[in-house]
Amino acid sequence: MTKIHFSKIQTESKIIKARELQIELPSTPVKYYRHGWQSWSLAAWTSLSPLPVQKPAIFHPLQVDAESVHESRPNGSWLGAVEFADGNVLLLGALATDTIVLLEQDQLTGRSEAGDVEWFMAFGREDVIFAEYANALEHRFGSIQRNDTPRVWCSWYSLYHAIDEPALHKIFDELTDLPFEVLQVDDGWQMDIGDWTVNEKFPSGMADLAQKIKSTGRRAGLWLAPLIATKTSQLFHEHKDWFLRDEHGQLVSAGFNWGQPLYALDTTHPDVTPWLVALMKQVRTWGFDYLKLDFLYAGALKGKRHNNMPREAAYRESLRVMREAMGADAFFLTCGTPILPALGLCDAMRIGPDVGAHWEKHRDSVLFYNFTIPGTRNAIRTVINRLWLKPLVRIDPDVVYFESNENSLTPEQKSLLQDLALICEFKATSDLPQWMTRDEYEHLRAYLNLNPEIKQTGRYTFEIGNRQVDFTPATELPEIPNGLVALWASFLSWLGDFHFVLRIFKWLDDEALKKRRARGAFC
Ligand code: 9PG
Repeated sequence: MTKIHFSKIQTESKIIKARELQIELPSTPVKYYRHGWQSWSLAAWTSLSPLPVQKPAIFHPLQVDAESVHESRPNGSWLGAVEFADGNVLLLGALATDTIVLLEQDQLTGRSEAGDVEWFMAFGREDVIFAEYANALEHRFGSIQRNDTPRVWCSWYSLYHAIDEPALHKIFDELTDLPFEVLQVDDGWQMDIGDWTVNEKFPSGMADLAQKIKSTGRRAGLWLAPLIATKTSQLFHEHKDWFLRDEHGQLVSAGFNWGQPLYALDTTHPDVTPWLVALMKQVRTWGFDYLKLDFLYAGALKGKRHNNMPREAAYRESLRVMREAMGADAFFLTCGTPILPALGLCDAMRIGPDVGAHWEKHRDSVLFYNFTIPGTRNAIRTVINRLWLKPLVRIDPDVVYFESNENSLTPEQKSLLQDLALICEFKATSDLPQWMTRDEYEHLRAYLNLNPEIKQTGRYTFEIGNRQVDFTPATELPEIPNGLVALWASFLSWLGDFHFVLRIFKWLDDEALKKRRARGAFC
């Protein structure tokens, strides 16, 4: 254990090599910066008191780092920071994967699962020291050329998985008038999770779909989740030995979605790498050159790998392999990704949870203390706390909305989300032309062409053009539930851990989606 005196970093930043490192703080801080593990995990400045463990537990593998979710001391992945009463901040951040930072009494501690690693330490103004950390990360992990950021239409947040060939063709034709560079097909085209072949809803096949997009003068984008599979997939049937297991030989859970438990590929298995390479080449051959690879955290879950290496290092290696296979000319967006291990290997990274056509849900935020679940407030909260990543990679805050037909966000909430995407310089939407009024459509067009001057004036305040924008209200966390409310929350989340309950919710969602699709005049 290496101990560092605060006085050593008070005047200038330091880099020190250690497996475990401790900085003695000069006084008790007032706030802690928690940096969640992957795209969807919470990043926020919080009080020092323990936060409730977010619920339901069945989602832990896909929402947080399941290895540290029960740690009650303030903690986060790779980095942590404390704010003192005078506003100064002390940052401790690893320049390596497989590391965590936590606050133990008045000591900020860094730990590595991968032997000695370099640690960056700095004290002073928050914006200055985070920029220095980003700079140090760039030297270790690399960064990407970011002279352009495509404007994207993505199918997820309007039709969800209820996409098919006629519907997408109709939308692509109607969008020709708007300045998008990419039309991206999301979840809903594949045979199964694990079987990345076309399903019956796309009778002309994937190459035809890519061709249709390219014929409108845009780049063709495609979603896939190459590192997970469900038991129903052919991949699972044929290659059970490719999946990650624990030390008892049990399959490691990668969470639950699509009404089914998810499992993770062991990317160090010698047969998995060629399979991933072939998959990337296949989608490129179809004609897609904007790839949104999702649920990537599965490659970094704890387990007994074929090649015994630290879990995040294994994940980074699998990204390197996929990046190389798709080619440097493909645009690679990572989603549901552990943040640090993906730096330097992808063109863009989702840095927050999914948005939604609603602000937040009482059950999820107040009862379950879950800020990972799709919802616009959750997305804004984490993204605004991860803007320091911008010099390293294009940061994707998820889509923005303009239409009000199928959306319960207030105009102010929509505008906050739009402003956040301007700050990120990443513009995407899923809005359907036929759901927008003439005004909303023109608003979207003007927005896509907008390039305002932006100045950050405080942690959560900005000057955008000549407007002052304050994100503070979106960042606050609700009171911790206690008494009867806490009891009710525990009961509900206990229910939420049963597969059949989650399947009932999925059935209800699917029914609602059918009606939504019908209102989109696709039937
Ligand atoms: C497709 C979607 C979209 C979306 C992705 C990802 O916490 N969760 O349970 C959770 C589930 C799904 C999810 C995010 C979080 O969405 O972020 O853009 O591509 O998959 O299924």
